[in-house]
Amino acid sequence: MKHKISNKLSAKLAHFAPDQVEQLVARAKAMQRRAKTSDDPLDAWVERVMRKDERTLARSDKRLAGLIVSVTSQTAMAETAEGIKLVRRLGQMVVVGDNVTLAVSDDGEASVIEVALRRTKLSRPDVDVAEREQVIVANVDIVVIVVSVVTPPLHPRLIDRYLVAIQQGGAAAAIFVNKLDLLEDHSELEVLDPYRKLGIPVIQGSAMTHAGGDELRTTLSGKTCAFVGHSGVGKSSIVNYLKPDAALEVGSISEGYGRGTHTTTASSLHRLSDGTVLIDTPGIRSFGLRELQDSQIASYFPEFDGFQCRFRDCSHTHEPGCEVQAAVQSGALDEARYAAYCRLKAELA
Ligand SMILES: Nc1nc2c(ncn2[C@@H]2O[C@H](COP(=O)(O)OP(=O)(O)OP(=O)(O)O)[C@@H](O)[C@H]2O)c(=O)[nH]1
Ligand SMILES: [Mg+2]
Ligand SMILES: [Zn+2]
Repeated sequence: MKHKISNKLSAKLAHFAPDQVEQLVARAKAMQRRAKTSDDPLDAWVERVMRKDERTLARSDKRLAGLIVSVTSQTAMAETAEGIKLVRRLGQMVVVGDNVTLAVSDDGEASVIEVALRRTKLSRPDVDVAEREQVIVANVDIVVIVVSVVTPPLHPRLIDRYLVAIQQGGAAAAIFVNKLDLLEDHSELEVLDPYRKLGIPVIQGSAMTHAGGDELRTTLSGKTCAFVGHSGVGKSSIVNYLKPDAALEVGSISEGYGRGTHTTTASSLHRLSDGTVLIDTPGIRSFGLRELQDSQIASYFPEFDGFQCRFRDCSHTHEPGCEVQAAVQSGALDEARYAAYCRLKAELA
């Protein structure tokens, strides 16, 4: 009995999410065990499982539109005209916010057969296979980058990375600075001025005292919004504040390090009565960037637009006659944002 699928079959399954391949293989192994008699290679059993799925779909003639509202490694939930349904994903990779078509069999089992083109998305490289895209959320209007002060301390450099990915994915950005109740000296918040200058809404508040709540509500009103950021900054607390019956689990902060404890493990979608949609996401450790070309990095720093450097293809790092560097020197451009630009350049070099 073989326990692994061949490289050839793996390649064929390349468009499946890694956990879905695992699921497929687990089902194939179970089927193989039940059959007892056979010592066919595992490949054949996996193909059998896939053919079975296809037959199930062909038999189920009912189609239903759905919106994915939560995803765990094994299952997904979709909101449909017939209520919330547990759905099988088959070969489809789905994330919260995806608009899907479901095939519903006679016994009521729903399977995703099509994922609509995503209007916007937020992606990063897959943690295991960097070339593979991990979409975090789909079809959001605004990604709210949540940062906190004190515990965990403010990390403005994560904001720069998110802003690149948000621009790549086509959504708008906003920043929510949480836990303001813990901050005595507000001068450290000056590091957020460059983002305000870019026209990004920067809202300061507290999920605990509800400070900044009205401003946040106004900014998000009627839109589909995803909350992203490090663990422990208070993403779930903010969603709970805006929609108390979301009743999301809220974590603790580890004592020594002031870091979050990765409480939220799956994204989830919540509706407010005014049409606003809130998506809570799990906290991240770091945020990688994908499909970033050296020559494009400057285009994700809109404040560099309009400077006329001596060389048209100026990289703004060492060239003579570089107006961007001159503007950093004179204080017209923010030094920390420029340093973030140089770091991204260096990462690709
Ligand atoms: N003092 C203070 N504590 C807060 C505030 N908002 C959240 N917290 C606390 O911060 C901790 C983490 O909050 P969560 O909402 O679980 O954070 P999260 O960003 O969802 O974390 P993950 O799910 O791990 O990514 C909890 O102990 C909250 O009570 C706030 O505005 N002020
Ligand atoms: Mg959370
Ligand atoms: Zn330049």
